[in-house]
Amino acid sequence: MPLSSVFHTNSLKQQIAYLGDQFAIEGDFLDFEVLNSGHINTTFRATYRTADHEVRRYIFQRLNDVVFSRPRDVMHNVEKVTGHILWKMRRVIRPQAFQALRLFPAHGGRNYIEFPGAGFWRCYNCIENTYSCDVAETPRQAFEAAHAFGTFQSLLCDMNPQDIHETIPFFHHTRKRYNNLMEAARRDSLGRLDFCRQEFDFIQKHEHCVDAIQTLLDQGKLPVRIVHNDTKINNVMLDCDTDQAVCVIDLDTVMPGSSLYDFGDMVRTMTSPADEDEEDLDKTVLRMPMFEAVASGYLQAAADFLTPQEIDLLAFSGQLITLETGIRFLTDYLEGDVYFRISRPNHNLIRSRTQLKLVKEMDQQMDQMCNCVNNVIDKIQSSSQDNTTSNAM
Ligand code: ADP
Ligand code: GN1
Ligand code: MG
Repeated sequence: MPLSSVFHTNSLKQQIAYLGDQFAIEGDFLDFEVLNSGHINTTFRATYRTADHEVRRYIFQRLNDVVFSRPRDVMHNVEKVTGHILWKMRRVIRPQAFQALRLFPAHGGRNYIEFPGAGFWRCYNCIENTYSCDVAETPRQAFEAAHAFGTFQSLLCDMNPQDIHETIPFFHHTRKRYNNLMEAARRDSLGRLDFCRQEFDFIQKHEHCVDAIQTLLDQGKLPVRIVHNDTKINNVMLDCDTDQAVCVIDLDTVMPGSSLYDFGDMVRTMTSPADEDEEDLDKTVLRMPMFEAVASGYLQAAADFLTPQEIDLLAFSGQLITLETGIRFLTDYLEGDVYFRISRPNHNLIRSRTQLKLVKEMDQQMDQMCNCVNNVIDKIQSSSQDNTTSNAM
């Protein structure tokens, strides 16, 4: 029987059970839940019971092959990255609370299974006793998540960039993102431009920002590193009891890029108290205590390896990546919602508006953000000097 037919004829529960049978996992299938917090992949959590009555859960995920046109390259990257992190955690860094994400082998020996007509699927260990959140409610959550992404960058800093494929070329090339928006607006194939003139004009007024990081990367003045590239707060799992960060997930966009892309996306997703799709724009504001928590968490893990140029641009990167994400949402709105999953009409327009509101907030608070980064760096440097002095005595 062709595998794809199983997907077309059975109930979802039967399909998930069938899917689980393709992976080297233990136990009998009991049930599943849909996990909806991401915009890209299709994710299920499935529960199994082993022969000795233990309950085990696994994550089954269908890779979005519209977004990732080379799924085998994505899986190659995920295998390299999870393997390297596991090694480094066990033999080098030994971080206390961290858990590693692992892929389970599938029928045929690969770490994914391909169903013609029904896509590429993989199975991960479920990071237990953890949660992910879409909005940071406490500075501790923001600190922990930012610290985890900084640690993640340091875990990857000794990987060979040649081992990693570029799965989405020019992912954070803000100028290209901007040009794509201009092109979508020129075509205006669905006649939506009239509904987003204000947003479109706001973006055009910020055109002067879009080249800043890319130009320095092109000139070799900023280092290219292997980074996560999608550091929204719901891509880190936090411990249910302690809020400690336990595992960074969603590794599909790990590629060579800039540390600033990662920091910028943390600022974008951790500083506002409102959801990314909040319609009341008064609720989207920049909370400086959250910004401080993000800067402290990230820099406590990353200050040792960042260059002075990277540190100087941290605050600005928050604004740039927020603007870029606003540009991407608006482009998708104009193009008919073909990229980000939506669940209501105008969803991408609404998402774009929150991003642009946050950009506006950062226009007003950029000086405080820069001062905050400098203060955090000063604190870290003086506490490391204190440690050096007390060790020498
Ligand atoms: P997307 O690419 O669509 O954002 P993610 O890989 O981020 O997909 O997964 C979506 C959500 O599923 C996450 O926000 C998280 O809540 C949950 N999730 C994903 N992987 C795991 C895992 N290994 N353990 C526990 N929860 C997970
Ligand atoms: C997508 O996959 P998810 O939901 O973590 C997107 C990010 C955007 C984000 C906006 C591969 O992230 O780049 O910043 O939505 N991922 C991809 O919320 O495009
Ligand atoms: Mg995600």
